[in-house]
Amino acid sequence: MRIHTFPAAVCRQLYRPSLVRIPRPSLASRQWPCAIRYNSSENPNKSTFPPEIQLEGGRTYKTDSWMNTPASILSAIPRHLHLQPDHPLSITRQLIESRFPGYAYHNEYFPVVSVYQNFDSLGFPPDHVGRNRTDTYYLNKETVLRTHTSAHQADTFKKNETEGWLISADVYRRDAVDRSHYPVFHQMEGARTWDRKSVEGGGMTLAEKIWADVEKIPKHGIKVEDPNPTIHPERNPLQETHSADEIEAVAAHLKRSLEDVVVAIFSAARLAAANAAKQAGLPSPTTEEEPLKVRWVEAYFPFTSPSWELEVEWQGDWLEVLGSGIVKQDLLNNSGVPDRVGWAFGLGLERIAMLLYSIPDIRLFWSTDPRFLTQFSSTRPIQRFVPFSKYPACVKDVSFWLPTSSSAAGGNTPAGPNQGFHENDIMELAREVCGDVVEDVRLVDEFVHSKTGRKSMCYRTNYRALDRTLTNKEMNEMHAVFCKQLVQKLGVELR
Ligand code: FA5
Ligand code: MG
Repeated sequence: MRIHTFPAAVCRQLYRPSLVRIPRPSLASRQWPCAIRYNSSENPNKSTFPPEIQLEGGRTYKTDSWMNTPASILSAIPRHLHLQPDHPLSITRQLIESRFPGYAYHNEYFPVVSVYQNFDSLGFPPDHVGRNRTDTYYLNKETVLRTHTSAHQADTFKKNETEGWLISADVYRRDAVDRSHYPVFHQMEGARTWDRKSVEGGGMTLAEKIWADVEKIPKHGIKVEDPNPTIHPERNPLQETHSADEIEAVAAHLKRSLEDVVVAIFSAARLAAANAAKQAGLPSPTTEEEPLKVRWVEAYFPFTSPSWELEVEWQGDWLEVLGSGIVKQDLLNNSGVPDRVGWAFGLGLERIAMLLYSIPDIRLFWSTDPRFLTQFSSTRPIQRFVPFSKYPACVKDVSFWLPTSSSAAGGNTPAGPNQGFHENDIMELAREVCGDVVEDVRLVDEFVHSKTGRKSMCYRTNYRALDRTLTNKEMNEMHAVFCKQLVQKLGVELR
């Protein structure tokens, strides 16, 4: 976990840990996938990465000292799970899209974007932690795998084709390994803007026009907690060029639109639960169930203000499902649409799909096992996922001394190519060596030697396959390779 030196508001941003841990997808290939070709076997820097890589569609990228994207991550690019017919992510995407009639849907944006698109166009400061190589997959100094679908906001606003649009895509983040995080997941970005010019001379204010649009959103009967004012001068400020009146209207449109999505998802999920109970000859669970609990909380993003996150109560805890806010006017101005004002959101498709189908582990989305895939169909009503038995876990620890020059915090190192030890490096190595049999990796002990000042850390890896029982022998062998790689690649000394 990183240590921030940013002001409190900035700390409540994009990379804040999730409230509810959600599980990871399957990076089955430990080899460079066949879709990726090296254009040269020369490797003057003796780096483990080739000097040039070729991705889907023949796109070629030169790598440099910033390159940190392993083959297993690149192998996820051609999967397009959000477009795979009858895949739960694809069905979830379509269900959400159906709640936004008239919006344009962009589902094929390529995941390799410029640092400018992913960060600068959105107003991320140059020293933002998200830019670090410990957090983001780089191909070279100027090129990354998008960390969020917001990377396409500016370009989509620039196109200015429709008032509303949705973008669904795969996103990539170097992150913790546990049941709530996977290095590749899917987001849906949405935006709706109004043209100030469209009300000129029409006898209606922009706020009135937006309120009329709010009325068109289907009404719901659920109680939504929303205790904070729309605008707060310190915590959630109004932008200079906006009036409070119009932002109240835009915020209402944003919140009502997204509440409508959540209600649609939960209604489908409840129906699925009731059907599952009926099939099992049990009474319907829906009557005893607590009413759906939803709340808006204040948030911070560099590209929206004010900003909010939507949380849903799920299995006794609050689950963050999306971030959103009023689009920064600078972003719209720079995109050539200075007369527009509006909202944007970004939601995690896996999170919504897990709620919808009761899918217990994020790694499952990447499964090609027919026992998983045949449970979903876009032509059948939503049915609860029936797990194919839970296989036993195999737990292994590794203790080591850190190289003397590094700190385990890592978070405040500048976003340069040569950074010290960072916990995400361990996470990635575990995924690289062991793939999807890693359920989670956790720090269980750390201390500093009183005489030498050296730091010792102990990480516990929980191995569990989704489709079979792992043998102790194979896990001992795999864990030994993992330990060896820790020494070779991170320079630690095993204890
Ligand atoms: C963002 O990525 C912003 N781009 C969202 C946004 C868009 C804000 C437009 C304002 C306007 P965040 O990092 O919180 O924010 O991620 C958004 C959502 O993605 C989360 O609410 C969660 O549902 C999902 N998400 C984030 N990290 C993970 C993960 N590791 N695994 C699964 N889902 C995740
Ligand atoms: Mg968030």
